[in-house]
Amino acid sequence: MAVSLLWTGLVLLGMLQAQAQTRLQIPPPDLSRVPLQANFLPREFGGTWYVVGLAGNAFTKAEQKQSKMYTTTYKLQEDNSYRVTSTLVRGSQCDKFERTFVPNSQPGQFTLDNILSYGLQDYIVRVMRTNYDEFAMVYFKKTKDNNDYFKMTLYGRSEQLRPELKKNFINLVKSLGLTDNNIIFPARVGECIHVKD
Ligand code: DBS
Ligand code: DBH
Repeated sequence: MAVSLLWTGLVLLGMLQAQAQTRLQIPPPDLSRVPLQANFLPREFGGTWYVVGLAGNAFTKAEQKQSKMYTTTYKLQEDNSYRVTSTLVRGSQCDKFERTFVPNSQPGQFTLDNILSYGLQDYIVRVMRTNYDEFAMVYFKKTKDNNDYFKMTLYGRSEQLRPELKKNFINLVKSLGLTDNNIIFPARVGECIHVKD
């Protein structure tokens, strides 16, 4: 009896672990393969962006149904870091999530201030492409509990972007190792999206 319980427990543990591992089968690309926007202009990048597209090794198409569009606002500070505020819908509320991105090694690249307070071992942000007044494609990587997560956002100054930009985003995402199954285009919603910071 005790032995079979032990076996059941071990099998369940093994299944859980297999599940955790398959969720993150795709490793982050080498940073040298992640494009960087040339001549990055911090002031021009500031302001509010709609998250029009989202892709990552922890995201699947199946989540598209529950996924709602949100905004992220970048406020340039005196010390050249950004105060970054995301406003997301949660139930009947608008949740605000704030953090600070600190310039790191080259213009257009940032790390998260005080990563330890988020339980993270590493965090990097890189603006891959932007024309500042229409779209941006941004790369994020985080290490948590020794797992490497990466994601990319397609930001828009408006809620809708030209189909061509979505195609470019899909191509970029795929060039960094992800598949169609890792890409989400969040649904436009009325809630929270026009809240001023
Ligand atoms: O801030 C991030 C950077 C991030 O949230 C992820 C990756 C890089 C990510 O994969 N997040 C998912 C898993 O924690 C999520 O569901 O938000
Ligand atoms: O838009 C984002 O960058 C974002 C939103 C919610 C983010 O990086 C995050 C949570 O970690």
